Amino acid sequence: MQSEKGCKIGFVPTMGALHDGHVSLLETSKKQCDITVCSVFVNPTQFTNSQDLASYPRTESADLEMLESVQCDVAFLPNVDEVYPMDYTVSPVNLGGLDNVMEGAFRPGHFDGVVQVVWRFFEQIRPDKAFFGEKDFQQLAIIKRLVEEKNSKIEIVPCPILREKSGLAMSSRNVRLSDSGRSQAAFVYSKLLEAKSASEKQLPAEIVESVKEDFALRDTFKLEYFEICDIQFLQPVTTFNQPARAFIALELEGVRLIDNIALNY
Ligand code: PAJ
Repeated sequence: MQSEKGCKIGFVPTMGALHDGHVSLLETSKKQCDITVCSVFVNPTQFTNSQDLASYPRTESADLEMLESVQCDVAFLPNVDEVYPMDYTVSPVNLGGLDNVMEGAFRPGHFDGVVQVVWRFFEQIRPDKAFFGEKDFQQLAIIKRLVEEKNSKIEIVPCPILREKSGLAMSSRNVRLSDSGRSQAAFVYSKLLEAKSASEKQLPAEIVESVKEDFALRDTFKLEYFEICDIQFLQPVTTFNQPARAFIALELEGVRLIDNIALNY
């Protein structure tokens, strides 16, 4: 698809099981662009666990209804062969170590798959702008780096995290939680909020220790990481002299949840 002069194409890549978080990205694109394209594709190359790929929710007809109701102009639901033809190769991209920390450390190869599919879609759709949620803050940082490395003119637009009333960050995976799991999951955001207010008076290491202790006391949660990092290189910080965010990943009822929050900016 080629953008005509004055006609801006906005692109929202998703893996489907669409929820209001996705809709907020679509609405931002609709405000800023003339044509909005949404892809729905459960990308096998970014899953590091075959069970997670198999159990990823697939709700194609509900997704199409949702896209129609928000008047998304183009729904792109390719199959695996279309996205990855036999002769398709990708040249490696230097992600400057952004892919080695947090999600990258716990899911080795995950971001190679994300970069591969997002760049493939950028080539096919040729958007002027692409919209990514801060829910996946590390992914957003990596995609920004990708367009820089490729000297691409695509503008990457960050969009804020949408939450359920309880504070739980909306996610396609939330449907796999039981009712009790969903209410327990609200604890995650309450800890992020506590970390935010603690950042006014405590050092990052003290906050990290106390949050980790709180999770250790609750055996329903399997904490993978809780880190306070700068927002440029995503490296752990020792002071709050630069903008920092708290990042968390954990498992609850076998469902992997991630979240993050801006602390001091
Ligand atoms: P998916 O998890 O479906 O998310 C698609 C987009 O929606 C991402 O940019 C994500 O950050 C955003 N999003 C998800 N939940 C959100 C929330 N609660 N608030 C705001 N935005 C939210 O991320 C992916 O798919 C894939 O990795 C993809 C980029 C499509 C590549 O396969």
